[in-house]
Amino acid sequence: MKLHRAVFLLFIFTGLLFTGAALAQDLGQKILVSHAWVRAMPPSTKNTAAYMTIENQTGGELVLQSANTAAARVVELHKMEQAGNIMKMKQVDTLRIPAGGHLVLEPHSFHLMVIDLLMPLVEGETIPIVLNFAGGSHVTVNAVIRKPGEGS
Ligand SMILES: [Cu+2]
Repeated sequence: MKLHRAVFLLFIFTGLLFTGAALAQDLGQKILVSHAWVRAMPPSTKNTAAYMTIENQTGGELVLQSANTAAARVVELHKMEQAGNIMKMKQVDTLRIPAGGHLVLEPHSFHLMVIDLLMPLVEGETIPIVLNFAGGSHVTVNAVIRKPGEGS
């Protein structure tokens, strides 16, 4: 009798674990990232920026908490901000995307600051960038290395 109960509880517990994993995977499929690119830089430059459009179809607010890439030591979340007459970039803790909405990361606006490149960026190639969202969803995008204003 006691054994049956233990086995039954184990079944429930295992079921919950699987449900949790499925949920995270499901959310990942409802986070759509498009037009991901990284600004090509001369080899002597150690920092660059990455841009993309993130679409939120998860049904709740989406919070981007951090990002990372094998191509650089650090990735920071940045926005451009008016400071007097000039635009300055500023690090932010999170980027929030409302349910059903999207966020465009583009030059002179929100961007991922890619700091301390570990390899040269070759135009036309891609680097993988991992986006880490609140709740444990991770989305990996391949950002194309290119100069601004080339194609879309
Ligand atoms: Cu920046």
